[in-house]
Amino acid sequence: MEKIFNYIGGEHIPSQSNEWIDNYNPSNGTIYSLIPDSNGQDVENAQLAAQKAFASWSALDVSKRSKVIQKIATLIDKNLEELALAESIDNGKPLSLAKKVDIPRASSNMSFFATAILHDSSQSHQMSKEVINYTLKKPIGVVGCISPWNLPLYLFTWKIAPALAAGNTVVAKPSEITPMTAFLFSKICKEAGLPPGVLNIVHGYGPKVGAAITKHPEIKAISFTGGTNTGKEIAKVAAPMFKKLSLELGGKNPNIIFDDCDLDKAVSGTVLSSFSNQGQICLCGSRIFVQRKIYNVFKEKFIKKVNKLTIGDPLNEQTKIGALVSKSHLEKVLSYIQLAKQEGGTIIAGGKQVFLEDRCKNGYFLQPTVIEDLAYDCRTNQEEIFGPVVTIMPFDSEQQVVQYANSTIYGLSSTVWTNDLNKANRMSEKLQSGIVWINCWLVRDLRTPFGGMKKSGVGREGGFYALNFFTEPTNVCININ
Ligand code: TXE
Repeated sequence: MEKIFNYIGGEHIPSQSNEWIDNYNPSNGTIYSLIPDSNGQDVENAQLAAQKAFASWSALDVSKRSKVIQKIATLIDKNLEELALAESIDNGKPLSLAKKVDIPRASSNMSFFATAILHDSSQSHQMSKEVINYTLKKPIGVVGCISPWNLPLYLFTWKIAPALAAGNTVVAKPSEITPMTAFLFSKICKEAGLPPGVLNIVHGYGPKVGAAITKHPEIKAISFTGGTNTGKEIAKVAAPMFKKLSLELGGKNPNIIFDDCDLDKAVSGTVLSSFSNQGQICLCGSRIFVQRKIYNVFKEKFIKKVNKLTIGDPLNEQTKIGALVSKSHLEKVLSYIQLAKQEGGTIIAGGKQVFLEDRCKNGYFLQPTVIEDLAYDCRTNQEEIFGPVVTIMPFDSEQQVVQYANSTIYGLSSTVWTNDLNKANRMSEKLQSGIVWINCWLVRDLRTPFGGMKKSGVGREGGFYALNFFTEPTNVCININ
């Protein structure tokens, strides 16, 4: 049975307890590897290693830090096939998706911040002939990065890259549900010549390892992506310790289709935004609002495409819908389909668990599901389901759909399909979300601010927002006469 190891001080080692956690392959329900069941002692050792490495790493010339981070990106590219296969096996997502999205994006995260740090600038403010100010941007020190299971290496590197580029050293924890690519990534970092202790990866359960990272007094900032409830737990601990906190949490994103849109593009785009990665992306559009005049024609075209999506072995090229990430998550999503029926919903596509044969016997598969006839404010339309389940309903006016869209506790992303530019700008202004896509979805420029409002999170990742999060600015005021 393959064993995954912690990466501490540049060494691959088991947990102090030498205890192990079973790691499941969601496409067939088998245990295929073991994960270190780490605890606070492992986090302490990781933090000490990070502390030891900080002085030299933060003092390293920016161009030298940039080169090492770029080398990691190059090695990710070189190992794309192995990483994509590992991601697909660990998460259940189609291999084609891991190859096209997850792993290339992990490489882009590293190369983007390897270059961004070379173009980052600070400020100077001249008050008079005698007095000038300038801003120093210092790395914070040892920082914590905690990431989820839906886009494992993609979101793991999205935090680690800016943290390292800004000169910090890192204690990182991937999800215990999808740890494999983080383990392979640690080998790549070692091969790239990342100095020992600059990055430390501690595997294990959230309430044990994640909580130990959050509460460690020498870990000065926490960057977290995951569930809103977990984000709340982390904030409760980190806030009174005055730690810097970046929280990227859940979403219940509206997908708004006006009658003046390009219908076929809106239909195709909505299939993607509803069911990519089995709907396990915080940016998925899980509430579809269609202007009444085109409701029936849109619904007919949409359902036709949904029913054609191939559900199957994630390793097959044709598969569009792979396995959900775990048995418990499948059960959670199924429970929401039951809830929708109790709330008066009509299942107009999917709704059932899929039982495959051969290699994928006992896997966690679910049909892409579309539900209508629900009230905009029922639980099914208010709570994050995080699976291949969307609701669809008609609306009449802009004012009405804005009220529907903004009715949840979340505010992460919105998608709007319209060919009326003024309407697009009006909607962007009124929608309570950190990201608005107009006539597209999941088009990502890494320089842009990324994050949500309300209970979708605090702060923004991406570009200089991320580099600023991982630095402490000091204003120096000099009297030069
Ligand atoms: O997140 P968790 P999960 C949402 C989605 C999903 C729910 C739970 O609704 O169903 O979150 O997903 C670690 N202190 N999103 O289970 O539990 C944990 O080990 C510190 C949206 O992945 O929040 C893992 O490494 N850390 C999200 C990470 O936190 C703790 C993407 C995320 O775990 C901890 C994924 C604790 N007390 C899920 N408890 C998005 N916005 O993209 C757990 N962890």
